[in-house]
Amino acid sequence: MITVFSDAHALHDGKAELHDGKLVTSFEMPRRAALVLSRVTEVGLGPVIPPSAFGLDPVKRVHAPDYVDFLAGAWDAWVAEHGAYDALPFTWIAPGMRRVVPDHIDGKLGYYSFDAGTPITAGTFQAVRAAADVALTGAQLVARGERGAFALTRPPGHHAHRACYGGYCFFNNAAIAAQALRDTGAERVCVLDIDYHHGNGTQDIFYDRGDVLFVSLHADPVQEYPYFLGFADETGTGAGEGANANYPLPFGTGFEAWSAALDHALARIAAFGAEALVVSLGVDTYKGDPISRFRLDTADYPTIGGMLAGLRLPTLFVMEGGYAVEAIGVNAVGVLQGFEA
Ligand code: Q9C
Ligand code: ZN
Repeated sequence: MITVFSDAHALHDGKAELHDGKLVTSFEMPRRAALVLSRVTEVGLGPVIPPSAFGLDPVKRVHAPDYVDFLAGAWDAWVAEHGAYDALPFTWIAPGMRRVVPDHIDGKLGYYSFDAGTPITAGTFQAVRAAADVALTGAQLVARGERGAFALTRPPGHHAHRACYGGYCFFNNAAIAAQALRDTGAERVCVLDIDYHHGNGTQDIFYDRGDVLFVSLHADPVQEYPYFLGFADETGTGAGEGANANYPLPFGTGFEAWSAALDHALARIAAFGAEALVVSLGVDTYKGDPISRFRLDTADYPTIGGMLAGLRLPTLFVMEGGYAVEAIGVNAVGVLQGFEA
């Protein structure tokens, strides 16, 4: 399997996030992607290639132009106001308030985000552009006939909505790739999200569309971030009615219950008649993950890959979460090895 990778991910290097009431070292760090890459080469998964440059047009197929412009200029605006340290938002629009774009960067950060865990740093925009290119290059490989490809994206993407960032995510790499697959000929595409957290951004982007099925297995939002989306009764709207499926699972879920939900999800996907599959591949379902509470083991990841291969669909894997850094390479690449076995 070909892996697409860009060194530019390392330009996004946030210092801290608000976690349990304290500013702590960011869990989402450059070392994550470096360790996945070294595992790819260690096991000889296949060639590693750099991304092609697609520009921002395919990004704007899923993100609002004003949001993309905001991200492009946010660091400079922040530095001009405060100095060259990480930008974090601190206030958001609540029900009863008005949705007006502020002039001041502090207000803009809140307007275009939904949490205080996602710093903007000097190289963030370059890194997120590169990640979109990585996803788009992977989509192109799959569109041109590869059975599987791995977009080793960082920062991750599935929490990013059409016009707001959060959950360590800025551009929704998986959604950008799914849209590109639609735009290059696939009539129906499925995004399957197996990250521990609900893919709120991806769900919202495709919620009113019947051509992109979104299916997600994740920690129940009554217990876990992102709390305000990802419930089982969210089934899509309008033309998208029936094209959204959530499988919320409780804290402590192990592989038996998790894989039973996956079996159900796979039947759903097979019935939809997708021509291509995008997998939002998070491995924060691992029992050793420092911010998550599922109980999957390293040996389970190749099994997952095998189950996904059973769909017999051209498949693009897009890297999302996973914060047990020492295990992230073995677990993520394990899925890909299981898919190819
Ligand atoms: N103390 C991804 O896995 N922070 N994002 C939760 C609560 C948000 C995870 C910390 C976690 C976002 C792509
Ligand atoms: Zn996650």
